[in-house]
Amino acid sequence: MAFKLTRRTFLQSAALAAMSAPLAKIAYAESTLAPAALEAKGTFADETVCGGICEMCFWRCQIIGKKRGDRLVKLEGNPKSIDNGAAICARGNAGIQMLYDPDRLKYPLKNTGERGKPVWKRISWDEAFAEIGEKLGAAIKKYGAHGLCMFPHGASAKYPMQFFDNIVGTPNISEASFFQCRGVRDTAYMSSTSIPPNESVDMANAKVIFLLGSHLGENIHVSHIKNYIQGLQNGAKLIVVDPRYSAAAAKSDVWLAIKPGTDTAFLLAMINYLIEKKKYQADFVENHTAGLDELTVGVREWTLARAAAECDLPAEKIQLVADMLAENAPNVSLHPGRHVSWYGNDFQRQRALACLTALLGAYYVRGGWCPGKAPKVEEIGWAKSEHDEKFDLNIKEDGKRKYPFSPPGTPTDLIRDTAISGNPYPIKACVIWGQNPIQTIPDQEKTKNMLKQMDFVLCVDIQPTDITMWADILLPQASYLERYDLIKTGVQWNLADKHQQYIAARMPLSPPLFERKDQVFITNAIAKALGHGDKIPAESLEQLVDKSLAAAGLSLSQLKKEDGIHIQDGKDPFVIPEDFEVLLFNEEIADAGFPGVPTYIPVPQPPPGFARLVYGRVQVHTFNRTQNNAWLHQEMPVNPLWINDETAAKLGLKDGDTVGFVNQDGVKSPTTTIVKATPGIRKDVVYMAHGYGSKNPLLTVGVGAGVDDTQLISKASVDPESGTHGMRNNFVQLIKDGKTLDIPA
Ligand SMILES: Nc1nc2c(c(=O)[nH]1)N[C@H]1C(S)=C(S)[C@@H](COP(=O)(O)OP(=O)(O)OC[C@H]3O[C@@H](n4cnc5c(=O)[nH]c(N)nc54)[C@H](O)[C@@H]3O)O[C@H]1N2
Ligand SMILES: Nc1nc2c(c(=O)[nH]1)N[C@H]1C(S)=C(S)[C@@H](COP(=O)(O)OP(=O)(O)OC[C@H]3O[C@@H](n4cnc5c(=O)[nH]c(N)nc54)[C@H](O)[C@@H]3O)O[C@H]1N2
Ligand code: SF4
Ligand SMILES: [Mo]
Repeated sequence: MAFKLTRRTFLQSAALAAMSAPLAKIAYAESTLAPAALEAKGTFADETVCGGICEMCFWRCQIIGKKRGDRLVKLEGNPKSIDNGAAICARGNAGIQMLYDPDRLKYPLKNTGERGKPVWKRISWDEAFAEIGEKLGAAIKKYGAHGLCMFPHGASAKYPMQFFDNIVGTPNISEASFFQCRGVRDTAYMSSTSIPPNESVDMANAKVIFLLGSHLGENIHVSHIKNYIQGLQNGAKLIVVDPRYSAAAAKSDVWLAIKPGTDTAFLLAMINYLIEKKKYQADFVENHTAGLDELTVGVREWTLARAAAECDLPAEKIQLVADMLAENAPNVSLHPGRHVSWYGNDFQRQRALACLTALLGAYYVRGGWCPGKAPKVEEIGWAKSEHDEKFDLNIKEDGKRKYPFSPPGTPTDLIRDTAISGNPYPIKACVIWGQNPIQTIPDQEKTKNMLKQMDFVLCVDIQPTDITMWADILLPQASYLERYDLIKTGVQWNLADKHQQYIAARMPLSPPLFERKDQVFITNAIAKALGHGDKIPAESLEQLVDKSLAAAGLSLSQLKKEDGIHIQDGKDPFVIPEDFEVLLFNEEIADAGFPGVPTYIPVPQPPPGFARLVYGRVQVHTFNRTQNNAWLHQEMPVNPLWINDETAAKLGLKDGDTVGFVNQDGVKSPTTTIVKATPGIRKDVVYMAHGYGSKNPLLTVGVGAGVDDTQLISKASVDPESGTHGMRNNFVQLIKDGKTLDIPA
């Protein structure tokens, strides 16, 4: 079992099994490999095409494709990449299967049935645009631009989002990456350091890596995982705080099985301890922080003993971790996390993490947090236009007033509540582009009620999913392998001694199949149908990318000559800007009526008979979007329920048993999964991978496989500072053979 894995065997296997090339061999290609030199090896392929950028997840590794005749037969990392190198993950490999998946959308479709229970009719692109022009146009005419809302996500949604924001002028746009993912991390760090943190932790050079949640090894982003593994190989000590024995916990030196939702108390106790014992980095604190006095007073109550009781951890272990960090400071990587919308008390936790990092002096140092600078390429897009309408009512502005530390866009719940209540204005048309709000946003019933009251719903996707069942018009987009796309820039600063930057732009590795079209084609036609044809910034996606590259002195043809990636020298990132300051106390936060020093806010506890439901990633899937991928499905067909083995025994459950769920609001899972009984999870919590349990019957592989965690997350805990959605205050009971099982306390 995973518990017995040593670090050595892990490094050779485990997470790496998911990667397609040995990680130790990181390619730092110096010379350019001319396309001809990227010649196919072996006999199965007769051509190699470069310039691909993966989007099986959002990390966007640079890839090449091997072709046999017209058919793409294999994807690999672009050996020229200074980011992922020749490696891609299992999901990246399975892009081929996505490309040729027979279930994918092929033609524009019109729903002649009900929303939620669609009956599809194939229509032409002209018919589709005529209908979109009419219906979106009517909604805008009747209700104004704020009668329309949008749920976008990912690279393909950027251009249309800019159109609906800058040209149409709707204030109701909510991106999943902000309100359900990392938005609260960004705004909490912005309010602490003035810089959004990304995940720029120099784990490769760290003496200690500290992960709060962040389940690296299940959460897979290739270059980030390389960075992490390099750190472990270099001997970094690993501290993992997670109520579950995650892939990372299995490699850790110290695992703290914390009581869910109490992380802030744990962080405050370490802060208090470091201040009391004067174990912080005095120089850094003196020169680069403000508000130590307020912080000292604010955290005073958090003794090790008090945190130990709150977090259900031994006090000695909290002290041990604080000492490990202090002794190795400043070369310690405190990972700022990525999916951090956990409990609705997340802004304060992320602030606590940013402040602890400051006490350890771990900014802009080797092994610490260090924002390597990527080259700036200004992308051409829709210029902001003056709108005729002056919004007296604008929920985006309301959102900023209500949630002053909100990420960009409009809080999801404000859009849903406004649409359902019609207050302060009706929202009657909805555009969904590259997001699956049914499985992404907590409280599915609310999302459905929002959609039911719309006059018109447009959905642009690459495949049928749970959200596409709610569309009136459903458009098939060319996937990332079938289209050009926005520019990807990045830096590599920590795996080699040189600091380099890169600029890449996605180029298609296959022509678009069937009638699929890219986002520029689709958006431009919608713009024309709505009378905005004169403002179109580029006639094609290829032209848009070329124009944008020109601003950086590059072009697509030049990039092709450089095998898809332009590499240039970067700056030494380990230089702390003189004016860099971390606000341990933030007056602006206090003035807005919130705690100005990081503060712990307790979360609701499971009612008797229930356990808390938490969720995370698996190596072989990206949310719901890969569930229909036959190769990946085969690797992990359902999402097993992690339950403590002693609890399972009391319930008479054993490994492999089939169970369903009912949550605190009486929501039942329509599908089931299997039990994984393990000592590697606390008794007050159960766990499953997110994204399973698709309900769209057009997904012949993924439909009904496993359980949809989001359906059981009927309660969103809105973070008071940021308006982002915490999802982990939901509680479940198990159902076995029709009987509901009370989970013992
Ligand atoms: N394979 C794969 N990799 C991915 C993705 C994918 O879909 N598939 N998605 C990518 C994206 S967009 C994101 S945002 C990231 C998300 O990945 P992360 O940022 O790593 O997500 P987390 O929610 O931090 O991690 C989930 C872990 O948190 C633990 N946890 C639950 N409650 C608590 C708690 O109260 N305290 C603590 N300390 N831990 C807790 C869970 O047990 C689980 O192990 O993954 C990225 N990588
Ligand atoms: N319960 C629960 N909810 C969560 C999370 C969780 O762990 N648990 N994770 C949260 C996080 S961290 C994130 S980042 C979000 C992710 O939320 P989403 O981005 O909504 O995640 P996906 O399920 O990948 O849905 C994306 C949709 O885009 C489609 N798509 C894929 N490629 C393309 C393309 O090229 N063009 C177009 N037009 N469509 C495309 C897919 O088919 C799918 O329908 O979910 C959040 N919500
Ligand atoms: S991490 Fe995997 S799925 Fe994500 S972009 Fe890279 S290869 Fe693709
Ligand atoms: Mo995310």
